[in-house]
Amino acid sequence: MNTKLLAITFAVTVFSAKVNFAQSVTNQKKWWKEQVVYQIYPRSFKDSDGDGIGDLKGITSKLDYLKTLGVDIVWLSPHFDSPNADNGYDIRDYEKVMAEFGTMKDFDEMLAGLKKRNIKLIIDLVVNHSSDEHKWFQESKSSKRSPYRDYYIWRQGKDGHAPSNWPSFFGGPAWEKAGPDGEYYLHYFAKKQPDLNWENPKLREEVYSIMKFWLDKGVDGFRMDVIPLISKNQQFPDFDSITIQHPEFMYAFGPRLHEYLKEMNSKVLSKYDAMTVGEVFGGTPEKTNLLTDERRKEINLAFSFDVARVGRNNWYQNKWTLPEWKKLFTIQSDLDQYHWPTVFLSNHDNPRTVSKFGDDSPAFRVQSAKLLAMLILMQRGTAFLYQGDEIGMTNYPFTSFSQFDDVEIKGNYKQVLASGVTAEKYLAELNKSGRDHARTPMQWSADKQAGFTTGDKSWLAVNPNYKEINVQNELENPNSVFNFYKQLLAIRKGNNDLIYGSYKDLAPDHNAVFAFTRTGKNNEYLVVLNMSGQKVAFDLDAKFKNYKLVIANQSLEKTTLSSTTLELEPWEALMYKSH
Ligand code: TEU
Repeated sequence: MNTKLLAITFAVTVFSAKVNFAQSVTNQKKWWKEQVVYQIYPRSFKDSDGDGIGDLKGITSKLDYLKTLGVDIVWLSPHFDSPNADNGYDIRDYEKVMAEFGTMKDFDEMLAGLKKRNIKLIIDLVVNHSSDEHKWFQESKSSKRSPYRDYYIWRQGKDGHAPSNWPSFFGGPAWEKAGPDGEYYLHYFAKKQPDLNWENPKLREEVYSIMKFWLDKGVDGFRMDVIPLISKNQQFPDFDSITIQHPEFMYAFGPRLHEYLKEMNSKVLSKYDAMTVGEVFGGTPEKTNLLTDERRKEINLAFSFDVARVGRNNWYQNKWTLPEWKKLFTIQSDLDQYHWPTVFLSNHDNPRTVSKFGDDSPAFRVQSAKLLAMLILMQRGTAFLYQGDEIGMTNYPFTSFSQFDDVEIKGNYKQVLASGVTAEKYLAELNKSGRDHARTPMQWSADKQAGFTTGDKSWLAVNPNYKEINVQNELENPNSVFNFYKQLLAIRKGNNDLIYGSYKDLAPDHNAVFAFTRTGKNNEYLVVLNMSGQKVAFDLDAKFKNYKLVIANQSLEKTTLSSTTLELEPWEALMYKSH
């Protein structure tokens, strides 16, 4: 070998060693990196008193179900006192339980029941805004001289108009005139959700005290609602005609965001072994990574919508391709040892997993729901499952606007139609993207109201497919989606290769197959998913020959990889391991 070639070879070796080193440096071990989260939307999970609204006693009655499934952490959507302009994301009293959901005693019983089963609980911290019925806002609104005035953001109008042209996410302007002084308050979401003023140190102390109240009760952490929005640009500049289309990029990551989170961390979080996951939107991966870099001591995890909302433009769902989507998974997995990813496909603000990413027609619903379970649970990162996805619940077939409950849809309706979109077109899009798909009641059985309530009505209609898709059927059938989730969760539990092992996409450009490896200290896992309704022949590297089958969503015949070409059935999902 001549010296020049030797030098190049050496450089390449050093470079690849560096890359491998970066990937193999193990993250600091933490419980929240190793566990799987299950999100409960209390209004829709289980009703115990027949009023058609889910409640805490209902949740307590289903804790054994969660234990059977094998999840480790529950994320509970807001359970606080609220007038429900946005189903609890508008809080009237942060230290009181919503009357429809029960009492503090019910909360304590639920928490004790979770602890008994070794399941952790994180609750929703909604502190970008409160309800306009919160006593702070009532006081704040009453007069410019109120000691609570600066708990919210009040500004004078400009020439008889709002202080700026900022739009709200739920239709109309983000400023509303109120109170005797003729000033406007800021609300990024609905009018009934005034934004809190984080510039005010007193308000920040109130938030920290609320956090301590719940942590001292024994909750294990927080999911933080729209956390990048809490710091506002104090100039409140008008937006131009382009930026106004996507205000989240203007509202998120304000000038003092990191300062506030560091303060919250040092004053509260650092004193507990708490888990924090921030809902993040309106950023870039670079900005998001600043929030979760463990050296910076802000929050642990970012719940970013890149993967779950692929192709979404506000309420409109554009087409997307598998290679584009896979790239997003690679970006989120490729973090250094100071960051830890999250993985999820849906939540209470998004359509159903199987309807968006799989095929919810009778032919493929079960197979594709299982495939998506394998995809999510075998990725690198803390996985979040949303209630009902574990039984393959589907989108609701909305046929009219009167069937929606969502404040976002009701608020935006006029504006969308005024922009020239027909009602048919908007309805068709909402049938793909609307938030209410995820909020229909959990389907427990084939009984009336799907066993969700003993009453005659549920707050939101039950999906008509409940006689077929329900927990009771799923528990009885060994080949159900539920039992597949259960097996995957058991495979993953405590498996450090699957938890901390590196991630590699084997065929980033393939239009139908999602194939990746997870490589740990002991074993390498290979996951091959045919994300299409057609048969596909997929070629694998010779190194995978003799890998052993771990789990499959269809036939279990492909026990060993004897050939390097896999003949995949539609929506077939296979997982192998090196030995
Ligand atoms: O969601 C904010 C969010 O990112 C969106 O789902 C939002 O509704 C949409 O993108 C705006 O167009 C959080 C909660 O998860 C959601 O349920 C609340 O409605 C919202 O904040 C306000 O608290």
